[in-house]
Amino acid sequence: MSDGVWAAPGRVNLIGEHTDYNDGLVMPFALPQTIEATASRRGDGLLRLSSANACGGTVEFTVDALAPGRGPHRWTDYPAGVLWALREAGHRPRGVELRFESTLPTGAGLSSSAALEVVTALAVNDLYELGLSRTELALLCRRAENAYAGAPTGIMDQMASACSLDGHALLLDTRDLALRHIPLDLPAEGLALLVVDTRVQHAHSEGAYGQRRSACESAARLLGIGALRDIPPERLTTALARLPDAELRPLVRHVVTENVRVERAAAHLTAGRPRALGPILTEGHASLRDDFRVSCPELDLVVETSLGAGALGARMTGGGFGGSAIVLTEERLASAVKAAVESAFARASYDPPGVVSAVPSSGARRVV
Ligand code: GAF
Repeated sequence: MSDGVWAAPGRVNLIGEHTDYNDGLVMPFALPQTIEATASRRGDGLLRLSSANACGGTVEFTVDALAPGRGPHRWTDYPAGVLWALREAGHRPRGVELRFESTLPTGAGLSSSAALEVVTALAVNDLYELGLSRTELALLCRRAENAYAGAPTGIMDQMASACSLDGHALLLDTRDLALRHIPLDLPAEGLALLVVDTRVQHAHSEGAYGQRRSACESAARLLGIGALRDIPPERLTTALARLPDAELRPLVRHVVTENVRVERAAAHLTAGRPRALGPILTEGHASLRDDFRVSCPELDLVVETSLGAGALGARMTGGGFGGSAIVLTEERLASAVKAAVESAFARASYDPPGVVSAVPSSGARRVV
């Protein structure tokens, strides 16, 4: 018998990319699309997982025997990793049965892995009355992602899935995990935010994301600071001049200028000027493309085409190397922007993109 149903959303990041593992600022919001888990306790020490979206039937683990680094990477690493991280943190959930059902595309840069972790963590937290806060759950989920699933990500996606609020963007300082919910009612403003899935698959357990992270960490070490967050924007030029390695300079410039973009975006949203986000998104894209070098031709095409069709701003969202872009546009132009992007993809002989409109939605919750 199932004891309940829980849901956790994916996210888009409005601004603040590749800043979270540099102790910086991010501003994502939760998507309406979620992963749901029908969950029940088991008394036999087993973790039993199945998914309506994956083939392979039911997969079974002994909770006490879970350990990282066993076998090839699979979707079950995320929920299994959460049970492992809970155990490592001293919690003793006995068995659990989880059946997942998702409306979130995987590999689209919309944090399906974080949603899978967070829905598992929340269900187990409730089923076993562990009493962990949302932030504590997000931290355990990041541990599962880093140590168990082997993807060296930051904390943004887990916090966005666990802590978002309907109708709000989430301004998060990843250094101390202080957060602020900033109202963002796109339809009331006559605005639409399109999420364009380029269909180019990305995977954070593969090399390029980890290389960017290591390069940022070595730049911080060379500068004698804890994290790139510690460079005040007015000291950027001096910091760049002190870096011996020319390859590192554009990466550092991206992180420092991106944190400033998050602050500017948050100030505009707080003052009720959501249209002012447009140029900040586009600047952010240029910085990710030219300085951080994590874009790809498909993402660049979405940005160029939507701006050409009259959008207010556009950028890649998430880790990059594929995945999705976001486009902020007047609602009345949304269909024309979508059509322009679709035709540009057809002309370039790319696979047709997935284009949906998204509004800031609720974070993880118990549904039934
Ligand atoms: C991915 C990671 F999971 C996040 O932690 C973050 O670093 C993002 O890429 C880039 O901003 O989504």
